Amino acid sequence: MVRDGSSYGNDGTATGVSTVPDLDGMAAQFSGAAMISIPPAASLNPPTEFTLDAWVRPVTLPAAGARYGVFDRNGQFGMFLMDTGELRCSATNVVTGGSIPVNVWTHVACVISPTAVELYVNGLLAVTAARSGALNTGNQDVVAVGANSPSGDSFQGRLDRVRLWQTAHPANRVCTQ
Ligand SMILES: [Ca+2]
Repeated sequence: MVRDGSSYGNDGTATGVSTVPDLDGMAAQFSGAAMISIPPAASLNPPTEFTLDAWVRPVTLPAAGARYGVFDRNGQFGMFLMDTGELRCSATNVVTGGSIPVNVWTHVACVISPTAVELYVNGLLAVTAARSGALNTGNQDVVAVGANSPSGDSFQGRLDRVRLWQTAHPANRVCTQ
């Protein structure tokens, strides 16, 4: 059991995940076919806008043509690390950019406002794009941390403080703390 640190009770079930002392106390270490699965819930179903942020520390980049899931609600929104070392935010549109090093903690965020999709690395805006439409809602696949939903694309390395907010944070709130 992986406990949701918020008040929403979106606890998950972990496979291939251990806890290690790192960053702020403990971090989650993903290896092999790893995944944290969370049942779909209204509080993980942002209807109009959201912010997704996490600390990531991959041990490798994905193999050519592959990707690692950081947080994914299938068909609705997702955050992925690509084989190029770039971050990808997908929601109303797909935005890719920034540069994520291996074996270093990096803060990453996807901010989807009513008008824009923004991708931040270490609190700095890396890419922005005009938002292309409405968010999908209501998919009933599991919500994945450290993998693709419903399966595959397991993250290899460490994740910490993976958070979904049902508001689009302004730039001065996408911080590295
Ligand atoms: Ca997916």
